[in-house]
Amino acid sequence: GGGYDAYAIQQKWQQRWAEADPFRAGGDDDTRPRKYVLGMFPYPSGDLHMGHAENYAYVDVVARFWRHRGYNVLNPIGWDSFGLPAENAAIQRGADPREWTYANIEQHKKSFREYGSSYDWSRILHTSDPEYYRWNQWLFQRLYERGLAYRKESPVNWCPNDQTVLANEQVIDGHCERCGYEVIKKKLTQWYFKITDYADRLLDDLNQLEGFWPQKVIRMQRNWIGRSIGADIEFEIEGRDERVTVFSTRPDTLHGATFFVVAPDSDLAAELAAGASPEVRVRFQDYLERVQRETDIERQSTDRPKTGVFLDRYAINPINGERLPIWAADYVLADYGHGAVMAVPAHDQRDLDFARAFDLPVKVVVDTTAPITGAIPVIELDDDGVPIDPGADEASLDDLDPAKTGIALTGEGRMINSGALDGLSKRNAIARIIEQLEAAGVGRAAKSYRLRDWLISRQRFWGTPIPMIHTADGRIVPVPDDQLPLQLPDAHGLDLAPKGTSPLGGASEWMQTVDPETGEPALRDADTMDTFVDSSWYFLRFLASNDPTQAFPTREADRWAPVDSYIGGVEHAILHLLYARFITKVLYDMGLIDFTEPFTSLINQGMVLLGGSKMSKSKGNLVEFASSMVDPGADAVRTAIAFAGPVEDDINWEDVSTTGAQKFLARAWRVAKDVTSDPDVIWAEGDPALRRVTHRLLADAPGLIEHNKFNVVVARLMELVNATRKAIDTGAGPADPAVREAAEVTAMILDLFAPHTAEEMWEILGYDGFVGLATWRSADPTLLVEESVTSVVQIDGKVRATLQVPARIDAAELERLARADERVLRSLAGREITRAVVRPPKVVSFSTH
Ligand code: ANZ
Repeated sequence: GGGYDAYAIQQKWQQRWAEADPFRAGGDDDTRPRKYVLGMFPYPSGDLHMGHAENYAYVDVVARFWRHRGYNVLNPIGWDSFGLPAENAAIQRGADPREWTYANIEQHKKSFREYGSSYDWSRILHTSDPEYYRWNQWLFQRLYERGLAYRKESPVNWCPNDQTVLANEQVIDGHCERCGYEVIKKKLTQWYFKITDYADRLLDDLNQLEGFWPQKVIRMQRNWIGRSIGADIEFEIEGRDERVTVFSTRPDTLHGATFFVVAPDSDLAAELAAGASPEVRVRFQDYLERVQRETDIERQSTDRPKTGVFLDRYAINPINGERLPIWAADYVLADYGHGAVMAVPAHDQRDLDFARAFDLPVKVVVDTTAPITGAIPVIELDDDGVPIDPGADEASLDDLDPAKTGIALTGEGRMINSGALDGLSKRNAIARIIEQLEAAGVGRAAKSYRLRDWLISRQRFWGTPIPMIHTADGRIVPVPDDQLPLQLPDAHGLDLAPKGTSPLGGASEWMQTVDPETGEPALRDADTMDTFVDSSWYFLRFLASNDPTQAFPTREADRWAPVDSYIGGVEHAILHLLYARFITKVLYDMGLIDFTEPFTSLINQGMVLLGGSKMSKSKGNLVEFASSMVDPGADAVRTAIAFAGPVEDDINWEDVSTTGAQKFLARAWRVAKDVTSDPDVIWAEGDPALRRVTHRLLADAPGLIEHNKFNVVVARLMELVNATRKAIDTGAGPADPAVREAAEVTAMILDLFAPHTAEEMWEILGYDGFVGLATWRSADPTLLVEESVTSVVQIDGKVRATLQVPARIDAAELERLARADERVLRSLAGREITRAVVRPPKVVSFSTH
């Protein structure tokens, strides 16, 4: 009697883990090497689903793996518990976001315990606890002291539905990331973190992550920061005292500038228009209103017809004194570079399209038909991979005239019509013109970034209050450190509904404070922080989450950080990771930590799909976590997910077989039940064939896990369980030492995927301690030597050759060896193989007709 009862086993071991707390990270006296394994912490919005199940299954594989490998592992869990989802849900239900949030957290905790995740439960944190967010406020003060937190009025992305400001990153194709509403621009005074000061370091340090982070994430970060190298060039404007600066990546083409363009929504455009005739002013105003309704995406699109308004003003080219008409046009963006460009239509496609639309002159200053000596020719391929004929040899510069062809000359060449620059290559011309501009005091080498400063203030309730005070005489001063945390007021009685001003402003008592310097009445800042502030440093708080005296102890950071393995969804590829990287560098500059990158290696798991789309609450296609914990149970869910495919691939939930996983786990468990030898048998005396399977897995699994090939390890465990079953039933028998050895190794490695079943097996096999803490056995090298077998090669039905090949050879490799064999080649005598049937490892059969 007594079948495999997954749920009973699950409950039994969860109880034991709860009592013994075996996965708590070792303290000061623990001399093992350390690993910090971290899963991106969840939002407590609603219950967990299979997307979470996937993420936290992988986290546990990695954490448990390093424990078996003899490491002192830190694997904590917490909740990213501030933010809009909680607030919106609370508004809909007329509840307090606090009650809603903490009720969800309780549900999550229960689910994680039911999942058997091996967390250090002593380090739990919730970012909405005052004990946590006081350190957000502390961090804000430190940034403020360093000039990295500042206020400015600027056009911000505004979601009219959520009535809140959105960071650029939260605007997806012109729409609100959260609710899908179209985002508009609005001018507001807001708090910013000066992440742009760190742009170069954020970009350059990506090099050290190469090979440890997914290539795709590194590329996305690079593009997001978007560094361009070029020059700032100052232009006089007729009728204006101050010069205007433009950024250009092609200062070499300065002699080819024929007009000047300003962003219609820039202060400069408004000022220039104000100084023009009433007619121009009206036309400009109409145009501006139209532009303000456009998204940045539309403005940057290349296939829309170019639009603009001539402002009847002129800029002066600093290099040759030419008068350049000034236009306002939407293809120039107000918040990139300096919001103004020198237009060089011959060599910039956008400028050329504009010049052709408004009949402006085009002046070629780079002869792209002139060869650059020493330059390596770049061969461009078309969509079919066919080299595009550059045609430069035959074409004369006249044929290529952009004014006629409509195609800007963006390639390499030699400078012409450019005075002292004539004859130079692009690189040399750029260096030379920068020297000239510097000498004349009208320009310098410069870089420009796509990255913007991080807008951190939100007009919402459920977040960290910004710890600043607005004095009656208009100063803005920090809340002194010893008055932190500045706690949120009670939500009851406050109107949380979005209306464009912070709900905290309605907490009249809370808003009243005193100027810490003068004692005069003053007001608090009513805004709260973006929740990305909370998640930018939480990995450090886990190092001593209960420490009331500091954000984190430097000594603990030295011991544990940075995170060795960070695991989470690719949806955080840009924002969260960028902000965490930024804050890490700030903390490094403050001397609080000795590393500059927070996450040494990163795993992005694929998504769990149901019916072809991402499993999510909003799509209503959730497979709920809680219900699956009873049937098929945690172990089957985890094993099925790990087996479903490579970590980074998406998983179709329809294709995931929890029944298959359950059957496999029952088989493994039964193997342990059938073992009849004692734990003190001598391994070496067991069946060598079974021992080879066991030891090959012991040898291969570490590399496979470190390369995130979890599915392969599950497949290999299945192979081992089958081999053991065969040995028990038809081979060496249940008393053979190799059978016990195989069962023990199965339990130890199965612990990564199905920890409850693994613990149960371990107990059945006669052990007292937890298998989760068992050390990895080392593989016996003498058992790793590959067996070899004889393979026959037939040609048209006749055996022509035999080969000695490894027993585990695959079809492709066997066919390759057969085709290359000398005897085979001789028998073929030049005849072509028309068909090959390969059955590894024993037979290859070629036909020649
Ligand atoms: C003259 C020029 C000549 C340019 C030429 C390019 C080619 P990236 O690479 O994206 O950094 N630019 C500068 N500020 C702009 C703004 N606010 N809105 C739209 N365009 C702007 O692009 C830098 C180039 O984009 C700059 O170099 C400028 O045009 C334009 F043959 O200056 B260039």
